Parts: sequence; C-alpha cells; structure tokens
Amino acid sequence: MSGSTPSITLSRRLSYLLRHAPHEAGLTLAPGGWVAVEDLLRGLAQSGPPVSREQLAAVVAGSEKQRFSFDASGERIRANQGHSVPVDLELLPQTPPDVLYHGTAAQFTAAIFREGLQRRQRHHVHLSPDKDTARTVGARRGRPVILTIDAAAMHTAGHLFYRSENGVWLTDSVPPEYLAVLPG
Ligand code: HQG
Repeated sequence: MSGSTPSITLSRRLSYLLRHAPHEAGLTLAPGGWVAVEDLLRGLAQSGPPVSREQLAAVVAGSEKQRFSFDASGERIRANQGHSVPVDLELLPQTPPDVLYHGTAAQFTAAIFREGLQRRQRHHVHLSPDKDTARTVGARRGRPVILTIDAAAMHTAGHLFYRSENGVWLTDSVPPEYLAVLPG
C-alpha cells in the first residue's frame, strides 16, 4: 500500500495470514491460534518479501493495539483476536464491566437496532471498555456512532463474555434490547 511504513505493511501481512488466510503461507493454526515462528517466517518468505525474527519481534512489540503475541517460549506467535478462519482461542468466559461500547457507522444503526449486533465475518462481536476506542473503530466506516451495551444485564441473562489479550471484549451477539446510542 503506498505511503505505508514497512512495519505497517508487515503488520497487515501478519493480520492477513494469522487471522484470515494461514493456508496461503502453508500454515495451519494450532488451538489457541498459534503457529511456530519458524514456520511463519518460512511462509512469509514463500509468499512475499522475507522477514527476519528481529523485524517480526519489532512489529509485535510496536503494535499499538497489541494485535499479536508470542507464547512464553517465544517460539510461537498468534493474532490475539479478529480471526475469520475457525480457531479456538481458548479464552475463558469472564464477568464484563457493567457497560461496554461498540463503535459503528451511522448507516448501520437502523439494521443494528432491528437485528442486534452481529459478528459478521469475525468470530465475535468486538466491544471496548472505553468510548474513545469505540469512536475510532466506528470512524473507519463512516460517521461514527457509539453504542452502549448493557453488559451487566446480558451477563445476568447468561450471555458469555470473553476478554482478549489486548483488552477487547468479545461476545457472540448483542440483542437490540441491550443497546442504546450514546448521546452526543
Ligand atoms: C457492523 C479492528 C449492520 C458493525 C477494529 C461493524 C476493531 C452491523 C461491522 C475490530 C450489524 C463489522 C473490530 C447489523 C454489526 N447490521 N451492521 N446487524 N452488526 N454491524 O470490522 O467491530 O485493526 O468486523 O458495527 O479496530 O468494526 O482488525 O468489526 O461496523 O477493534 O485489529 O458491521 O477490528 O481492529 O465490522 O471492528 P468488523 P468492528 P483490527
């Protein structure tokens, strides 16, 4: 992509391979979404410009959204969330904060209040604990609208919530009765 720094380009390649198309680099995600670093580096070299271990480590450490992580040994890597390929991230259900936020764009709100929030291509609906993140996410697609989610009521009603390693809250869907537009 023109104008992107090498680390953004690599971050995008990693997101693509580790979340959406591991097979394109000959990779298979193990439970938890893990792949061996060695296999990833080989797969990257086979599917585009080669990448060194140091470059990989720099992108993982430099990702402001902590999109990727190494395991404790440093020999395996995964995307923390956002997958479209089937993978069990082995997250445990957790009690969410009472209120969570979802940033979307104005053109989607009518459908969202009809059908609820749906996970679309991803494994889960992504929710954030803060409004600013929600606003940034919503602004990617149009005029941002921030929705509040009554996570406490959903939790009481038996909906499961998971927290990914980078602080994003995940759930299967949010029915319309738990949603409201944040004024302003
Ligand atoms: C919308 C990025 C109509 C939903 C971001 C969203 C985030 C509906 C879009 C992370 C709908 C799906 C996730 C319904 C949901 N009718 N529209 N019933 N239900 N939608 O990208 O939450 O850079 O799959 O509001 O920063 O926008 O990938 O989800 O607009 O953290 O690390 O359908 O992706 O992070 O879009 O973004 P997405 P999202 P990364």
